[in-house]
Amino acid sequence: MKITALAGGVGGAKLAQGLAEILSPDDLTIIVNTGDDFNLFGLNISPDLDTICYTLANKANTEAGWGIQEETFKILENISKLNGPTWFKLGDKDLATHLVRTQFLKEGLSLTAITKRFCETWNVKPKVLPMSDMPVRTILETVQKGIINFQEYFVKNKFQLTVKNIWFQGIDTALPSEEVKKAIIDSDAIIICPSNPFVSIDPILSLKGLREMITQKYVVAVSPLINRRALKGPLAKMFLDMGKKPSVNAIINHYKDFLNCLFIDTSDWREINAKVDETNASCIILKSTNIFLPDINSRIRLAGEIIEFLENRNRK
Ligand code: FO1
Repeated sequence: MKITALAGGVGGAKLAQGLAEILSPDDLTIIVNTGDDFNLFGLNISPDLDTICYTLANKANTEAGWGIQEETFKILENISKLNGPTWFKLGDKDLATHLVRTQFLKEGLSLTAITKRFCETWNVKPKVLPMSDMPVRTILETVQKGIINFQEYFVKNKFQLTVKNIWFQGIDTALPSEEVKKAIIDSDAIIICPSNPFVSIDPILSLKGLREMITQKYVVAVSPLINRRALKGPLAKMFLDMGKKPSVNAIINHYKDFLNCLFIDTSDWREINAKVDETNASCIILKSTNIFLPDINSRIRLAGEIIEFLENRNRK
């Protein structure tokens, strides 16, 4: 069964790892958000691509969820002595990724081609694709600091600012790459990983023609909430900033124009029994399971449950 997964950073990487463990490499493509990308020290930094690749290469710093394990920060220490910016913690090994990516981009390679080279070096077998080879940047308008980029919101201000608006700079001209379009067309099903719908999945879905392509496929999503809270990251706060309650119903609402099945956590099952708006949920299959993914076994288990659901559906 050919699967194309849409993923952002840390949360998406966990399910992507489980899928990579149970599917053969030729049957898994991961389309990754590039809206978090930004420039620092003149370097092109792609945090979600790196998080997905480091995780699939089993070289990720599993406590932080980003960066490389057994990392050192000698260069950052010297940046600090020079009073340079240290709010975005760039490790010595991680810096090599940004330096080489920046150099290859300057030499005219696409982000897709560069990611393919990195995956070959890191022995990452599934196909990892940036959503586009054209720049898209998630920008947020905040009450306290006005318009800032995603990393200034997420890291520099620890997502404590109040979000008034989110948009994706460059989305009007950015196109999904040919590789992304082919992966979706060739897939038997699409899996939306438990990433932040607003800032990790929406940039992908907002690419010209992408949503229409997804709608032609059977789409399964995994809720990014557990017991109505986001495990880490800004999702629950973003909901509240936008006057919405973080809930399964809100997730269903967000994806309802193409979603076929939503895996939710058992802790959220009571909400479904109680007050999910039937019109929303009526045509969406809801599956209740443990979607907490702290380790490789839980990730393999959930990935297995999703693939088994999809295979049983095909048998009917
Ligand atoms: N996140 C942080 O909260 N603090 C950091 O200092 C930080 C550094 C960093 C360096 C490289 C990288 O690829 C990711 C990094 N992240 C850091 C995570 C990053 O901001 C997020 O993973 C994504 O942008 C959101 O998914």
